[in-house]
Amino acid sequence: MSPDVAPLTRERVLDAYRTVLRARALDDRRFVLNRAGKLAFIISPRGHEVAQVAAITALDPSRDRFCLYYRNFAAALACGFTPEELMLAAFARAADPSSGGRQTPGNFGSRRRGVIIGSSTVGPQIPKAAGIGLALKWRGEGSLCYVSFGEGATSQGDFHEGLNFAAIHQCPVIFFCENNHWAISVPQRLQVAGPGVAERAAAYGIPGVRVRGDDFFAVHQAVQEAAVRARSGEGPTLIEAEVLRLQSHSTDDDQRAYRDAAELAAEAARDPIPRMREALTKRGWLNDEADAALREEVNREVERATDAAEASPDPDPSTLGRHVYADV
Ligand SMILES: Cc1ncc(C[n+]2csc(CCOP(=O)(O)OP(=O)(O)O)c2C)c(N)n1
Repeated sequence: MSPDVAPLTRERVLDAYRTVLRARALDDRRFVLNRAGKLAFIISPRGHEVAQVAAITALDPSRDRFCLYYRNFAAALACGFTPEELMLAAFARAADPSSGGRQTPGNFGSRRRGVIIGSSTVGPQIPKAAGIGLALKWRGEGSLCYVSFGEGATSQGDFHEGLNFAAIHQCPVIFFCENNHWAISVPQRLQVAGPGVAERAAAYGIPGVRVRGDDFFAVHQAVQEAAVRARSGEGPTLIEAEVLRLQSHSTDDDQRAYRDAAELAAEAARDPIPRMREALTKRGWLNDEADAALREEVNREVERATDAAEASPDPDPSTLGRHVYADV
C-alpha cells in the first residue's frame, strides 16, 4: 500500500456515514421545498449517496481536483461544501458559492476545494478532466483528477475523447461512472450494448472495474486502488459503480410514467443507506442509539441551513449580465 493512502478508521467511516445521512436529509427537504413552490428545480442523489461519499473519501480534497456532475450532491458534501452552501444554491441566492445563484443547483464549483464547475450539458466534464489530469501530471505533485458521470454520458463523443486522451497520455484521472441504469427515460440496454460500461476500458488499454455502489467498502477500495495507480504514474482507471435511481430524474420528471411499479418498489427496498448502517453495525462501529443521535444532529443542520439560506438575499438584478458579458 502506498504511504499516500490514509487508513479507513472507524472515525472516518462514521464521518462518511454522517455525510450520507446529511445528503439524504437535505435532499428530502429540497424535495418538499420544491413541491411547496419555493425551489425551482433540483436533481436528487437518492440511491447514489453511499457510492459518491465512498469514492470521495478515498481521495484527498486538499490536493485532488473534482469534476462533478449534476447528481453529485452527496459528493459535493464529501468535498467540503456545507449544508448551508448547498441550500443557498437550491434557493438560487446571491451567496451560493458555485455561481451566485446563476446556475442550476447541481453545478458545483469551488476553487479552494478543487471542484471545477460543470455545465448542465451531459459529458463535457470528461475530456476536461483528461486535460486537467495532463496538467497535474506535468506538475508532478502526485495529485489526480476525479470525474463522475452517468452511464448515459458514455454515449457521448466526449466519453471517447476523454478516455482515449487520458489513456494515451497516462493522465492521473479516475473516471467514475454512476450507473443507475436510466438516462431520464432511456434504459441502459438502449444506451450500452454488452454487459456494461466497465468493459469499454479494454478498448483504451486501461483497467475497467465494476463495483456494487451500495457497498461503501468495495467502492472505497476500488477508488483507492485507482488513486494509487494514478499517483504513481500508471494512468487512468474506469470504475463503474452500479447504483439505483430511487427518485425520478429530476423534480420535473415522474418516473412512474415509464418505469414498472413492481421494479420501483423492489428498488426502494434496496436503499443503500440501511445497507451501510448494517455494515457498520456488524463491525461494531454503530448502534441504534448512535444512529438516532446522528440523524437528530443532521436534522438540526438541515433546519439551520434551510432557515439561513431562505433568509439570504437574491442576486441583485443589476448584476444579471455578470459572468455572461464582460463587465464594463
Ligand atoms: C448533450 C446533452 N444531451 C441531452 C441532455 C439532456 N439530459 C440531461 S440529463 C440526461 C440523462 C443523462 O443520464 P446519465 O448520464 O445516465 O446520468 P443520470 O442522470 O442518470 O445520473 C439527459 C439526456 C443534456 N443535458 N445534454
